[in-house]
Amino acid sequence: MTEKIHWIKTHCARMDHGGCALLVGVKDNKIVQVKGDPDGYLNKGYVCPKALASPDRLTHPSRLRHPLKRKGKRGEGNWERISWPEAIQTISENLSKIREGYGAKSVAFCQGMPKGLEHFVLIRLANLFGSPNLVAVQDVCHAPREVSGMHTCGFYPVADFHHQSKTVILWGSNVTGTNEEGEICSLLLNQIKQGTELIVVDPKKTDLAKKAKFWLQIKPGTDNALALAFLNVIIEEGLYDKAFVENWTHGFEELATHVKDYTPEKMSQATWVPADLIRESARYYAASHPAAIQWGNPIEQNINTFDTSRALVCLMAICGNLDVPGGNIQANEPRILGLGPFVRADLIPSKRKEMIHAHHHTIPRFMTVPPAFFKKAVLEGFPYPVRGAYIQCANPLMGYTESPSTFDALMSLDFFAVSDIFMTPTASLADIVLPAATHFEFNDIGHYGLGHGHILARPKVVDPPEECWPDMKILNELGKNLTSGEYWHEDYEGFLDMLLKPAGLNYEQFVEQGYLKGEDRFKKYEASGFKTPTGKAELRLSRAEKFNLSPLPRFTGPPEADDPEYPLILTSSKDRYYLHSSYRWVEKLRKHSPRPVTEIHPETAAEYGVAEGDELVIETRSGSITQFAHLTEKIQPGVVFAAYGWWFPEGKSETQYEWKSANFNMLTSVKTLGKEFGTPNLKGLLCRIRRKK
Ligand SMILES: Nc1nc2c(c(=O)[nH]1)N[C@H]1C(S)=C(S)[C@@H](COP(=O)(O)OP(=O)(O)OC[C@H]3O[C@@H](n4cnc5c(=O)[nH]c(N)nc54)[C@H](O)[C@@H]3O)O[C@H]1N2
Ligand SMILES: Nc1nc2c(c(=O)[nH]1)N[C@H]1C(S)=C(S)[C@@H](COP(=O)(O)OP(=O)(O)OC[C@H]3O[C@@H](n4cnc5c(=O)[nH]c(N)nc54)[C@H](O)[C@@H]3O)O[C@H]1N2
Ligand code: SF4
Ligand SMILES: [Mo]
Repeated sequence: MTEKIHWIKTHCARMDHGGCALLVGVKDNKIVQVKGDPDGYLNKGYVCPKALASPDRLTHPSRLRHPLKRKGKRGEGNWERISWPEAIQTISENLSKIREGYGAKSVAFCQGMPKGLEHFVLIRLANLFGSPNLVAVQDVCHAPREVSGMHTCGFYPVADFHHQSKTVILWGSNVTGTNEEGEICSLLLNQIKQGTELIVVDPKKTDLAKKAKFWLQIKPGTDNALALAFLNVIIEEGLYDKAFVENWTHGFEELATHVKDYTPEKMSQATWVPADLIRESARYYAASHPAAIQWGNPIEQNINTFDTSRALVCLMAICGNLDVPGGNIQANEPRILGLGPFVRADLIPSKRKEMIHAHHHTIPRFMTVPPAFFKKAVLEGFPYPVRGAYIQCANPLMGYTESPSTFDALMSLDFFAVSDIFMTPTASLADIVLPAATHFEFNDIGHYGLGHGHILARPKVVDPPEECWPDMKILNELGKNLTSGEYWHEDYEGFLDMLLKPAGLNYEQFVEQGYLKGEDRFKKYEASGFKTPTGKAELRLSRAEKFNLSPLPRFTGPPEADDPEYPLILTSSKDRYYLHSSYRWVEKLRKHSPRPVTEIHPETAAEYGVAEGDELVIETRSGSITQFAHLTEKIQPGVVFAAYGWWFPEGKSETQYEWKSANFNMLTSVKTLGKEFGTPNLKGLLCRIRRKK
């Protein structure tokens, strides 16, 4: 007899950073429907198309279901099915061999976008193994905003969408498409209904740009010039919060002198935003109390990211928007286990000195190895050789900047293993491929360590198929083999209880509650100062010289100097139906977005003889790819918006599923990197286009 549908409450994950509360209908161990949960803390019933299609990931016939071992040459596409004990044993033996030969730091532990607790269990494994090298994409995703924030005001200032703001600036952030890291768009849309005004800084007329009071159609890659012009207007016109500046900032006079030169007129030439529009929107932000700045990836996918992030935090500070409700806050965490004890940071005290990027003199407190430096260590042995890797939840061949050198680096490793749910271009090069269980198939906790002040319950809904294991379980077993057994649990679920213990809850009780959030507490600096060396928000960094950082935010020109051979400006944004390079194999999503599309303005199209739907070749100094042209007036003439993350799961494993033909990262380069975070340019690149003959 078949069961009736029963509904389980959980939170969405792994289709982006996650966050929406879901009601999941289950029948006979199969998910039959997904709905937004009206009680959801972040979404109040909202749900997006990715989540509606997400159960299809679990049942796809080509999903990885067994551990695989490479047969024949790397990347040839020949696999032998092996057992879990053999897979764990083979990985352990190979990583141990490399540790014996070259030292523990010659093994890298690579994570893609953090998906849940697996990220922190991986860091724990790396730490216990003795390797300081946790490689992650944070150089282009969140580290600049988090770490620049910590240096400037002692915390990561997140936009508070839970309290009404008078104005929100969406600075290169498309929350209706990306719902970036828990900033679920429905929270903002509700605020807009209640009267919140928007200032949108975006080269594209997004849905939210249409709703904005001011839309600044910026030339891609020039955000730091615009941010400095905002500072210029607000300081020159005396619009800043005088009491806050006097009591709680360090270096205001120096900042004021420094930004005098960045007039709206001058910065207008750099940014293409009319000077009057810069003035009016800066005045409007300064006059709005409270106001929040929600910034997105374009701020940090640029060699100038440190200066841009600094300028934005200075803006929040001088306008009195730091740590006020509806401003940019230091979210107060619930009483749960801290990150340090979770990952056992105490067991690797020399990490800060020994991690690869420390030898490139990046900014203090930046703890993950930028992929560009990881590749250099593999290919050139600098600062020391890296010979092995364990890769989880990541597809570096698509996601890392400059794909050809990523290919070379992966091919030259002595050994690497990949855990994924599907065969990807990266996994197809591995020595061992592990079949991961994914969201809905195991108990997990969401939003831990993200700095948003809450954690979300993600209880299991169905059993994983065949031999799929949650990453946490794989890591727990590897941990027992590779490091001292006392640090690991009998069962990986021990990590859940360990994290929740300080809250006095076990996992079951937590699931009952659904989520845990810290108490709302604002203006914490009034009690104990800002957690910076001066105790103030440091407009001028007091330790800049010591760490070889620029004390004040600068504009040193666009990310690439003009080049008449490459007259167009290239950028990209995320596809609302996919997560990075993931899920092109989910048919329901592929129907919405079937092929890689490059957007250009009709005038640019006419200039280059390109028509709607034409195959379009896009070239930079680094490489060339082909996508399909779409003509739209949502972007300016002279700008090229190419799709990112494309490979073709319908292609062949032995050619890595056409990883080159449409892949945006064939166009990017690691030759020039921002000093502080090792960040490459992914936005505002110079390019040219032609119709494919
Ligand atoms: N040019 C360019 N490059 C970029 C960006 C850009 O905008 N432009 N964006 C950057 C950003 S912001 C980020 S965060 C990175 C993202 O980089 P990645 O995180 O590497 O992104 P994905 O391509 O989504 O790869 C994730 C992989 O995890 C797998 N996966 C899904 N669920 C699970 C699971 O439960 N367990 C395991 N083991 N695997 C799972 C998916 O199948 C997929 O292959 O890319 C960065 N790279
Ligand atoms: N659907 C979907 N959602 C996602 C992801 C995904 O891949 N797909 N990825 C997740 C991850 S890991 C992250 S980090 C977040 C990223 O979330 P967002 O930061 O919102 O991501 P993007 O789409 O890269 O960029 C946002 C906006 O920047 C604009 N833009 C492009 N170039 C520039 C520029 O030079 N300057 C300015 N000011 N704006 C520019 C784009 O038009 C776009 O509207 O999203 C998360 N959510
Ligand atoms: S916005 Fe993100 S968290 Fe919300 S339903 Fe969509 S994929 Fe899930
Ligand atoms: Mo990201």
